[in-house]
Amino acid sequence: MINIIGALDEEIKKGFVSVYNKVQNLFNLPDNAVVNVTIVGEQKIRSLNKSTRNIDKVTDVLTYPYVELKINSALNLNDYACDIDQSTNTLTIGDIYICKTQAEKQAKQYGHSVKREFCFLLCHGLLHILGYDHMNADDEKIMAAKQEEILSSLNILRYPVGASKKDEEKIEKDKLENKSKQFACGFVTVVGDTNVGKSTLINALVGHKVSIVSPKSQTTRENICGIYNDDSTQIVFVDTPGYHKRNTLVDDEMDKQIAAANEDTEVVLIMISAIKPLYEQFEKISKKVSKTAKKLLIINKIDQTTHEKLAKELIILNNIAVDEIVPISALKGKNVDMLLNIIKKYLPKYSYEMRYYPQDEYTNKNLRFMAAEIIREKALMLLQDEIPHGVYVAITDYKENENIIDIFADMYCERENHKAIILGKNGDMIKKISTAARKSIEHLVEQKVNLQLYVKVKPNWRNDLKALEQFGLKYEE
Ligand SMILES: Nc1nc2c(ncn2[C@@H]2O[C@H](COP(=O)(O)OP(=O)(O)OP(=O)(O)O)[C@@H](O)[C@H]2O)c(=O)[nH]1
Ligand SMILES: [Mg+2]
Repeated sequence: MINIIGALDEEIKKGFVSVYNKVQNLFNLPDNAVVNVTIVGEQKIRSLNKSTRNIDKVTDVLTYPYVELKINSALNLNDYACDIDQSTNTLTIGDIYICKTQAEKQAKQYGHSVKREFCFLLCHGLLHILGYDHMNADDEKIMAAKQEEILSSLNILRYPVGASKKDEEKIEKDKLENKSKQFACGFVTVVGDTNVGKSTLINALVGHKVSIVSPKSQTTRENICGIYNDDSTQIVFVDTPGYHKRNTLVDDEMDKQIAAANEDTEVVLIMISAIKPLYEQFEKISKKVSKTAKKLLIINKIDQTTHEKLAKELIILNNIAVDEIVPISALKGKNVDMLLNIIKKYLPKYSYEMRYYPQDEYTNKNLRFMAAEIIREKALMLLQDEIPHGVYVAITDYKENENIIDIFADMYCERENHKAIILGKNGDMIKKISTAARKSIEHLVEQKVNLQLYVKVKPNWRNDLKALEQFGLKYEE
């Protein structure tokens, strides 16, 4: 049985029932098997995608199978006896979420009916539940053929019913012409060792400060999106924590963040520093980046080297497997515009305006998060040695009043003696951090800010799973 949740056109609902019935017959699904299909908006599918797959991106369909089937293996109810709902005698075999606006956009893009697109997405989800996959090209072919077989047997075609060969050709031609009206949109992940300038570059590309920067290592702790928009482009840049030696549990969580950012990205910028041996840096990082994405090697900090030195090193990079090599200085803005144009070349193109985020948003993080990061940035700048790496800032209250914003924050450190250093003699240090942070936050929110900072100790929190969960720094794999 199919259980449709959410508003949907009657015609499409009928299509859903016919697709389900066809699949039920083909795969001998028992009558008491149930699939829930929920129609959702972009926000919901994005948050589901983020919470279940750690991918902060709108998508068309998400499928969650509750049975473990392989292609051509039949569903045996006895295997799931405990999961059968006794009151209704039904077994839910999967949940499918379809994003309405994404389906409508895709129908437009492919030039077929909205019904065809919805039914295609349902069919795709159902096949996933039944064990089909598209992890490699062979499996993908098998799945695509099955989808086409099911949909065409129901007359839910790529072309309008009754279209002649000529009509079909015209539709294909229109599609091609549409393609020439190109809107570039996609995800671009920046990876590299800690301190190479990833966050500096993203701030420069986006034109806003979305990610904090410091001369100390391990500044960025979690993935942060910086969004670039113009009339024909949206680029979602993903800033990731830099690679460094793993010492604590929080480092492991940062590793998971880097892996997640590599999963579903169109382009990866592998960033290395011009002032360190280039090949060694590249070799280390390139092993860890997405296999499928386009790869650009970005050599940053060229303001700190000479042409001659760089040229020598570049020869060694002669045969590496990247699509382009771009030397830049993120700090001085050298070649940053050129890089932007190069990135645009490698993004997927759409015949319509395609944006994952509204045009006026430049980050996926809220002001509370940004305020906490700014406080941490000032701590990184003003405190010495290892202490700032063990700092976590939690905003406990953020109140927007008419003329002023009240922000209360706890700054956690790992030891009593660290607390004494953060407070400083007569509270001098915490005053310095607080004043610098307040000014920076005021600049961001364009309003007066009252910032109250409290220093607390949470012993060894970077190795404490509970603390990581409490701080929102624990991620699913
Ligand atoms: N000279 C020079 N310094 C730069 C350049 N880009 C970044 N920096 C400096 O390098 C330091 C590190 O920059 P970040 O942007 O925080 O580096 P990151 O790669 O994001 O570091 P993590 O977040 O720790 O991984 C800062 O002091 C920047 O000012 C550059 O092009 N030239
Ligand atoms: Mg950073």
